[in-house]
Amino acid sequence: MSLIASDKLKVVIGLGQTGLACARYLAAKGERFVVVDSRENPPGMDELSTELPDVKLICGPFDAELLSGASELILSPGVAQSDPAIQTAVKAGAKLSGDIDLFCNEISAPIVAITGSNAKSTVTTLVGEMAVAAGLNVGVCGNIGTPVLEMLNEPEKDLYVIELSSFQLETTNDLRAAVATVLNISPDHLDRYDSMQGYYQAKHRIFRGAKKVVVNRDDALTMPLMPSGVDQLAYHLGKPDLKVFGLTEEKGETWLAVGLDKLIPVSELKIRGSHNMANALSALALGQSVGLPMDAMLKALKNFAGLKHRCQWVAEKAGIEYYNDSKGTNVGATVAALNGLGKTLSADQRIVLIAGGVGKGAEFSELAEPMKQFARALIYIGEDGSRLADSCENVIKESADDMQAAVAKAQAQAKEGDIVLLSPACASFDMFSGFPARGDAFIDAVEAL
Ligand code: UMA
Ligand code: ADP
Repeated sequence: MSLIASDKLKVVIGLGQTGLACARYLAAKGERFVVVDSRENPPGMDELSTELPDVKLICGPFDAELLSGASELILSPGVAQSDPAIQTAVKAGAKLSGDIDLFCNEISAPIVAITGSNAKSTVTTLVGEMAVAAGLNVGVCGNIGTPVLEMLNEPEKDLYVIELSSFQLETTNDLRAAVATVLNISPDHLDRYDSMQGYYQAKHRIFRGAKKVVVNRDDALTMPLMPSGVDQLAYHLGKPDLKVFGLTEEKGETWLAVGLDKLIPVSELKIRGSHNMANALSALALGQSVGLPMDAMLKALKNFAGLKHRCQWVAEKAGIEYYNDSKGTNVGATVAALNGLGKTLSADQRIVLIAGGVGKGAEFSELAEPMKQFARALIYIGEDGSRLADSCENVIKESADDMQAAVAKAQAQAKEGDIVLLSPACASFDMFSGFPARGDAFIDAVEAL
């Protein structure tokens, strides 16, 4: 007689937000499981011991023997599969899974699945607002902040809009989204992946079982290798072909358009910059794929002012504009911010960039061109700041020890009409608790000037 898998032990690996949601879910189902975390004091510890006092928590380095005795390892996104104890357990027959697959098995409502190196949270939020404008009861969740399993605490929604990171996708086998998209791909998380190939492959798992896909024609890496028969909608920043979303010029005005239909003039939107037009077009294509009415989508788009810490306008002081793009945590995002804001400046106006932090194994060479084109000075901070500075030529370079000093030095370098931009191209953990704290420190320093 074979053992029934559900009688065997499951192990939840990681006790952050995801691990805690997984523990609550398994406990509600009456499953037998333990929780492990390599940290001595994982963030979910107090909640676990209060809510589920019978669940065993083991902290410290992962124990290969314990993991090898399990039928299933439910991995948190912050834990890499390459961990030796996890690898030993997989060889011993343990199945790897994650919270996304658990969630998908519980619901039947359609899923809009969104990944990409950048713009995930912006597009996820926008599609969510479009669905609300269409009168749907929508759950916006995933990497954006609410673990998907927490959605099960409420009655099933009409639609789920899920932001997925490459980390979450690594353990996602069976998403079966109503529509899935990879918004863009540029290098990120190269401290976790051996190569861009590994990162790309993780992202493309989002297309597994998808009924429709949305592709970005301006980025070949977003196009799935799919069997024919799966509906594809496309967008790009050029003139749209039939059924394609794009940009049309008429009487000196640029419009978002689909095929021959003009949808809304860009001047009526609150979000700015060509990268945000790509974001708007992708949201429209995703919304259309799940049947959202165009008038509701355009209403939501018109009202959407963008998210905090993403090219967020902070203040104008002495003729200098200050922008907070603290969520620019990889080179692709900072290149987009430099190009997007740089193109709005006249020839004598320049950008003073504040950048640096934890580079996550990235190369910074792609910053060189937009810096040459648009920047006056670089104020560099953090662990990889000087390595970042080495990639930028023909600009003034100064280092700063903290955000207040960086903003003061940026102000001193900037001339009237310039932009001071915080877009670090790096993670923040060497100096801050996260990108929101870094952005808030920038805003505080600007306000104190
Ligand atoms: N960690 C350990 N040991 C462990 C488990 C985790 O050291 O045993 C570390 C990880 O390496 C990581 C940190 O703890 O540095 C947090 O990891 P976690 O898996 O516990 O994270 P959660 O609290 O569950 O939050 C996760 C996502 N975090 C990560 O992927 C790192 C959150 O995305 C997401 O909002 C949440 O699930 C709900 O779905 C955050 C993120 O930074 C915003 N995402 C990355 C990004 O956007 O670039 C991928
Ligand atoms: P994510 O959730 O993928 O990190 P966000 O919407 O939070 O995406 O934006 C992250 C960063 O990417 C911000 O710095 C933002 O200005 C930048 N960004 C937004 N849209 C794009 C785009 N289409 N291409 C490149 N960078 C972008």
